[in-house]
Amino acid sequence: MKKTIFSGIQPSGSVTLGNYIGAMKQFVDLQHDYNGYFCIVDQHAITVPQDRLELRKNIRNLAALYLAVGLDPEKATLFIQSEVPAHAQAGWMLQCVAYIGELERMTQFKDKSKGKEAVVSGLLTYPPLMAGDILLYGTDLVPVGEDQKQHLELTRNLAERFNKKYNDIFTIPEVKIPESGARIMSLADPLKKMSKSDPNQKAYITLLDEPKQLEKKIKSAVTDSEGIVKYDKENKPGVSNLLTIYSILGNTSIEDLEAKYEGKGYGEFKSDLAEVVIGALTPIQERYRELIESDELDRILDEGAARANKTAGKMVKKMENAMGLGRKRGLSRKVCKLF
Ligand code: ATP
Ligand code: LTN
Repeated sequence: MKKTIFSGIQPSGSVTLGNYIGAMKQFVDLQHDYNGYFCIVDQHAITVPQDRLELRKNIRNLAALYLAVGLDPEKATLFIQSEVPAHAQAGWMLQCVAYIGELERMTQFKDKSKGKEAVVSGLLTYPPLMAGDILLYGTDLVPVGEDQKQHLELTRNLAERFNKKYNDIFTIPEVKIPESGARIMSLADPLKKMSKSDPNQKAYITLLDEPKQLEKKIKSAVTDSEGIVKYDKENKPGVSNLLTIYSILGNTSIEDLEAKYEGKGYGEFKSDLAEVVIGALTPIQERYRELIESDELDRILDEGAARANKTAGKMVKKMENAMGLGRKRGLSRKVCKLF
């Protein structure tokens, strides 16, 4: 039997090149060998303020982009988290297993709550919800970018704790981080992660940027004054980040790129990189345009939600039984049927 992979992306803005290289590209490669579940984690997105109309738009855009980059709905299950109630249910049960101290140690919580006067409790309890996402499907492997490593470690701990304390029902998932491109950096500040919720639009490339915008953003990417195209993460973080992007999207090794641009300045390097990025994104954008207004997209999401509800509903029942929630008989069969 095929093993299971699960991953999620927040509809918290426009999908970036970082999301694509760090996460989505892996999903497409892995979907042939695994039973894949890919989720639009809208309940995670509301841990920070969202405009309701923007959120709705971002959910649909993200769904279309999952497919446009090459996810095959015949092979993988694509669905929206809030359409599968088991996620919130599992998230609650796992909150009752997680310690406040371990949640406060999460770097994403520290970063996102820094300097804020009022911090919503969902920002703190985000990781047990994420653990629920993963554990509901008996997930073996979770492909993510490097920033999610700590959340995955916590997921494993929560699963082990639950298994020991209640009943041995969860598979302990492994994390899969790409060898190259696990942390694409901001174009405006190459010491920071490229992030879709960065207030500075020049900091990130989105999968839907027009060719002109792409060219402009790449040309204005922060580098250094040395003028040497060389990979050196410590001393040349900007150039190294651009080399990583070029090497992955252009299918060329970094050594070959260094040789190609030896003795040449950043101008030529950046304009070639813009061409490579435009070449990689154009077919994705074309497919996206076909999908975004289509009924096909709704049909795929409906089917995805039905499949996910079936699997996740069974696991929620197992969790409730393990913890002693509800009644042992009667309602349970009916409730199972609902999912
Ligand atoms: P936000 O800024 O709203 O927190 P984000 O851009 O960091 O969002 P997520 O939805 O949190 O994106 O992440 C989706 C997936 O993309 C995760 O697997 C994450 O590790 C990966 N990812 C996000 N940013 C990058 C990046 N800069 N480089 C590589 N992978 C990334
Ligand atoms: N926390 C992740 C998004 C996310 C996720 C998941 C990733 C939510 N649930 C389950 C993998 C598996 C993020 O911020 N990138």
